[in-house]
Amino acid sequence: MNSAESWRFSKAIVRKPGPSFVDGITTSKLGPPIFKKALEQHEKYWRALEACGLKVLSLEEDPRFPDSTFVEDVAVVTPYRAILCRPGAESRRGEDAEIRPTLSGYFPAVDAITSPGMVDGGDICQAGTRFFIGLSRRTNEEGARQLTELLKKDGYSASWVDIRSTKGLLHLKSGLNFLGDNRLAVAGMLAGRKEIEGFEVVPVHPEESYTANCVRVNDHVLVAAGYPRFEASLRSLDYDVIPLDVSEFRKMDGGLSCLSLRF
Ligand code: CIR
Repeated sequence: MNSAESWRFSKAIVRKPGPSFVDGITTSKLGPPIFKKALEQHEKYWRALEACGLKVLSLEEDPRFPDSTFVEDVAVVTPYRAILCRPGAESRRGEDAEIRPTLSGYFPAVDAITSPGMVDGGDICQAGTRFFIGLSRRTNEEGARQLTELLKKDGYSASWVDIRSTKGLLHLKSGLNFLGDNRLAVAGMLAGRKEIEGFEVVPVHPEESYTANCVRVNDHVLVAAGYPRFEASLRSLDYDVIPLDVSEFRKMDGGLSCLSLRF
């Protein structure tokens, strides 16, 4: 990305899942993930990012942190700075420090959310020069306040979206994602929220809520495979859709966006 408005990406960071991936946090009732399949799906995922024109850095697995493949949660990145999050889940604290040296190599400044603030990157949805910040079980008001201040320094605005009593959403981006062109993919549980007024909404059918976690990458939109209604909506809007099977990540409450940092 080369300006606050532009959001063409040229790079991405991913982290390979390690065997401890199966010990990560989950609320899903879909059963334990099959590690070998997760590895295959992960490789297809980052190859798809490459196909979108990104140069991908694939970090080695980190056995200390089972959830560290969900690399999006540990930082918020803009062309101006990387902001290390202080993850909301105890078992994920330390993933942020681990990635700091990598981010220092890419970004002109590296800042950090400090205690008692907590932020998970999955709660942060950039829509042009505006950031939606989800208040959730992982992102608290103090974290949102610190993040808002840091983003403001670079000319961004922030809208907080409280999802603490919205059932079925781990993170804001589990239900809301920017598609570019002033459009948002929005799951039913967030439909009609006043914070998203002014955006064109591409609704996600209640039976397909999981696919709301899609990712616009340059001229393409990555979507979870197996959600025909949403895929058809995107195609009818002329998006070039790349469906990807992420079944094993879903079993650990993860989606497409959480598997990479894109910039
Ligand atoms: C966690 O609970 O932290 C992981 N098992 C899943 C994180 C998914 N991240 C995301 O949606 N941004």
